[in-house]
Amino acid sequence: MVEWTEFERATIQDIFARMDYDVVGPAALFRCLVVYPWTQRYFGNFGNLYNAAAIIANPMVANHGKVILHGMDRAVKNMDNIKATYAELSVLHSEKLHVDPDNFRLLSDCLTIVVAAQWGKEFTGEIQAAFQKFLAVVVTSLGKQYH
Ligand code: ZNH
Repeated sequence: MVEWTEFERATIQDIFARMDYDVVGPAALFRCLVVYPWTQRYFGNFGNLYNAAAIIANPMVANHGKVILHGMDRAVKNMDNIKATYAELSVLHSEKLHVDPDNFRLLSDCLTIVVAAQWGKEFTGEIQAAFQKFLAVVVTSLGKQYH
């Protein structure tokens, strides 16, 4: 089981409490699709992803960014049990969606960049360290059911 310090717990709660899911979720997914274009292959049914402008204007992408953040919210609410919390979602991504688990990390790096840009100078090294530790647990847990 992952151990969390009081600072880490408070920081993760604070980051998500201050986050506007409807802005940050889409922004993180847009970035992921633009910076790592091979991630677009999973969204073939989302219509036009022809260039960055099309991706940013695509309402299905925006909506899915929110879905992903709400999915992460489950980990925030279950910090002591992230692996079990994501067991089903991990099976879904592995067996049904066939998403390469490396992509979870790419998405979480994009999320870190979006949050850092919003927080500006307040996003200190200690805060980044707590956030990255949390995201690393999310990423490993989502990858747990891959064989
Ligand atoms: Zn994912 C889906 C979460 C990442 C791809 N996702 C999904 C969902 C959720 C999630 C919650 C819904 C489910 C149901 O419906 O049941 N994801 C998530 C998270 C994360 C993710 C938390 C973090 C990291 N994903 C991801 C990535 C990708 C993906 C990275 C790629 C690249 N997902 C996906 C898809 C889907 C999902 C494809 C399906 C969509 C539709 O709608 O179709």
